Amino acid sequence: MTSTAAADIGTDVGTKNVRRRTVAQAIVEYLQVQYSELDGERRRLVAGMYGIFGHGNSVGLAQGIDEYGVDFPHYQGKNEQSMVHAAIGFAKASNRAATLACTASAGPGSTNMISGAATATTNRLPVLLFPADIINNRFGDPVLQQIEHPVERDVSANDCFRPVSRYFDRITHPAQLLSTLPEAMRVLTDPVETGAVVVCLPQDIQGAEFDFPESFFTPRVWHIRRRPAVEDEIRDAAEIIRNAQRPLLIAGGGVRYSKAQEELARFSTEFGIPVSETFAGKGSGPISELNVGALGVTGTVGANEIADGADCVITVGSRLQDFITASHSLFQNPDVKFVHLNVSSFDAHKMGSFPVVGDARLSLSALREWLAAAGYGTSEAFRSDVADAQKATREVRKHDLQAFPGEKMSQAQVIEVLNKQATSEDALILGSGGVVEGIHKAWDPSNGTEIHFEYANSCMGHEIPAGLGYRLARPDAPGEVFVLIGDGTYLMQPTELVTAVQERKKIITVVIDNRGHQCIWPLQVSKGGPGREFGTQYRERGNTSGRLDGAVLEFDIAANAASMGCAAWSTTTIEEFSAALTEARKVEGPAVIVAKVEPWRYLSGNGSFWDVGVPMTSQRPGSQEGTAKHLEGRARQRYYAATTAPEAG
Ligand SMILES: Cc1ncc(C[n+]2csc(CCOP(=O)(O)OP(=O)(O)O)c2C)c(N)n1
Ligand SMILES: [Mg+2]
Repeated sequence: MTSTAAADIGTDVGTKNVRRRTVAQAIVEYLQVQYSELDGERRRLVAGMYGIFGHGNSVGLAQGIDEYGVDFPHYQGKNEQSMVHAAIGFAKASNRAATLACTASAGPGSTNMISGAATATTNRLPVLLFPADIINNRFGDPVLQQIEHPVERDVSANDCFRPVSRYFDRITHPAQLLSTLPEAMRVLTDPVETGAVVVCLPQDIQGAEFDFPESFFTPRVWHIRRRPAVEDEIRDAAEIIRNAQRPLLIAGGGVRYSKAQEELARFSTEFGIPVSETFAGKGSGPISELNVGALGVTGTVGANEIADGADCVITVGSRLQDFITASHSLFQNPDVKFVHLNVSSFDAHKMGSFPVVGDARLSLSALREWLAAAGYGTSEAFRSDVADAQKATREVRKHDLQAFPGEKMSQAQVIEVLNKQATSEDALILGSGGVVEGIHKAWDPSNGTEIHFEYANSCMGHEIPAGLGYRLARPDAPGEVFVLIGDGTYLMQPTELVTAVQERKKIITVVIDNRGHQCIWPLQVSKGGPGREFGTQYRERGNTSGRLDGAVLEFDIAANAASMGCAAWSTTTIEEFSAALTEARKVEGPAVIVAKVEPWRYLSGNGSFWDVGVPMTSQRPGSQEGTAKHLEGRARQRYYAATTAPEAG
């Protein structure tokens, strides 16, 4: 038995006032007295713990939660990756001021959480993960599920978490909790550093006892800071913008996390600057004619047209991923300058931007004062170009939403019905598949529905557990939590629906059923891939061809969802879908509505480029043509020289 008293570490912890606890018990007690404070609002930072128990944690953390988790609910995950997605959903619903912890058993239980950790880290969302680890004392090695690295003795499977985490530690002595847990809380609550916080817990260490100082368990409040940018950067950024004739704002997720929506709207209106939106920023721009909507590969034609000629791009809180910048080909004005307002210096410097490092709301407000004092505003001519661009967007939207003769209902029509029925009290959660384009490009955010995109890691399977996590964070919110996914995503990870039933938490999942990975084949066909669809349709293996080109697979998603305890509808027409939506609002528990749509009907493209790894040689003419066309697009990619501060005087 591992028994460790304070004296063992040779330090005087400064007090005789101690609590003898196991590591697991101490973690549970510590987490229950940690609070966050954002704009004066205080709440529990880690509200509970998701877990799946195996030999690695069933007598460790499970015992700790059971004995000391007074106000610390345990949610029973059905897959470890999903637990992390639920924690992400919880964090999103809490504007990053609260999250859930997750405990997993050793080996596969823990490594199952890696994709979840990557999703949290790419999206800059706080999650606290406790993967169980191999036995520290090594007496019985190799233990069940141990990798056994032959020459790096301290490595375990959990080291795979390192590149996808913002904080990583392995506890090998109970006293390490005294520094590790406060550091973990600091990272969770720091808007710059936040992401997956991973604290590996060897099995025997979870049960190891220690005399923890009483003061370790004193309630603590972690202030989520609004860091103002330095005055010099605001002044110089204002000077750069002041000289712009055709500026464009990009609203990223940082607008939402900083609660800067109103300040952004004021900034846009006061100076006549159009606003475009990223995925995480969808719905955070102003409800006005100056909001040109989605930007980039899945953007509106209007937004991309304005971007093409923009002479000053003002980004607010975005990581500027390639879908948004069309792989650095979107901004073609040779004189384009970039200003980037971001709390993270790393992001603020991207694409040679002039950095304004600080909280988005504070920076926008300070910049507005400088620009107002300078009497800045865009010209009538530019605003009329923006109005024309909006008209072009509307025309494409009208075309895309029509009923196409002889076809089933389209995904776009389904989304429009949902759009019309959704209210400002509802939330919509999505992250992968063709619905990403459908919502980014065609969803009208003026109904005020909160939209939560996960399109940084675009992890299929994120959506249902994230919807549940969102609901766990806001159990009494009056609106519905809608989850929008494809059939491929449903097949990958539907099982957190069982947890939703178990917890009596309602989410309404809309599944676009088009029998395959229909957003993938256009890439294959157009970009030099196999030159035809390959492996993206749900079809039986053909008898003679030996390929997956036989009969379309029969599986019943609504029946599957019903078997897990959900109310479920299968719909094939817009009328049926609309009626099912109305019914789903009335039921108490989780609901699933399947919309069987025309498989190959998508929205109109916008001609923008997106880089992928095309084959540079092939004997097939189709592939050669696709690659040649793709390389023309690569010629549009640009290097953007650094935007520097204007010379003084
Ligand atoms: C975990 C994971 N695996 C693979 C991918 C790559 N991928 C992106 S979309 C997609 C197909 C999605 O299919 P479905 O959910 O049916 O949506 P559809 O394309 O039919 O709209 C795939 C395989 C991914 N994003 N995430
Ligand atoms: Mg599909």
